[in-house]
Amino acid sequence: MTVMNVKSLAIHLNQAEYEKREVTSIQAEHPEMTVGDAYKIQEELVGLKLQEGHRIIGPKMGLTSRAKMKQMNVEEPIYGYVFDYMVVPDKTLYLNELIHPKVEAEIAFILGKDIEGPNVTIEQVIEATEYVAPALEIIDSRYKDFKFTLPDVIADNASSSKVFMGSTFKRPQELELDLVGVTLSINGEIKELGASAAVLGHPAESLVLLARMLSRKGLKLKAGQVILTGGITGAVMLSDGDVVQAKWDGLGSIEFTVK
Ligand code: OOG
Ligand code: MG
Repeated sequence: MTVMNVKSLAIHLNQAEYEKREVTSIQAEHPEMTVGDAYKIQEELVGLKLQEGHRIIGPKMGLTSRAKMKQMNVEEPIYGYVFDYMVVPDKTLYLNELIHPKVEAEIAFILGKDIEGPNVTIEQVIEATEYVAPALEIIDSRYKDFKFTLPDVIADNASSSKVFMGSTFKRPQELELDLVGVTLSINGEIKELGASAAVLGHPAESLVLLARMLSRKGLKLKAGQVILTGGITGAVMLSDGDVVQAKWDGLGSIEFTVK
């Protein structure tokens, strides 16, 4: 894939996000696109957003649980970036700002120290983590019908769209971090449930893997970043009028309404 292709595809995906418009699979047009090409497109897209004045909240991991891999038919964890403009300030999600949003329950890590290198341990991740907090991620793939290949979704910033952060912050040592039970309900009915061990056996393992992936590019996780570790269960499609509530054992709850 040429440098020109990488640049124009990043612009294409960035515009699709801002114009809330579905696009066709890039892989279908460019069968030669590799995972490496896809991360180049993502880097270019991140660069565009930074130029526009947006700020990175943190990188995020995706497809870290069996439930998510199975649902999306993609077999490998990926990363993307969450920006400041994606954090929802109140308790309402506006459908007119989105294409076809889904919600997923996650655990966020807020770092007190940098994490760097290909061989960090879960213990080092926990030691570097100031707080853990609950988060509901809204993913909104720019691809038609939410259908994509592994390179497609990487290029599309791992479907990042919006995030609701919870208000319960705990020190990571205060919880059995791999045994946090989660329920995700819509209009009072539980749609998905699980335990945090669904994320690579332990959600801190998600940061171990992320640090390894970033280290291949000479990058690291930085103090102050808020990092989503990946959906614990499958994601749920949202419709107008939905009242969404998720509860985490020991980490409180998040509720919002879809309008
Ligand atoms: C890709 C994004 C995955 C997660 O937590 O697994 C993700 C997608 O499913 O569209 O954010
Ligand atoms: Mg996610």
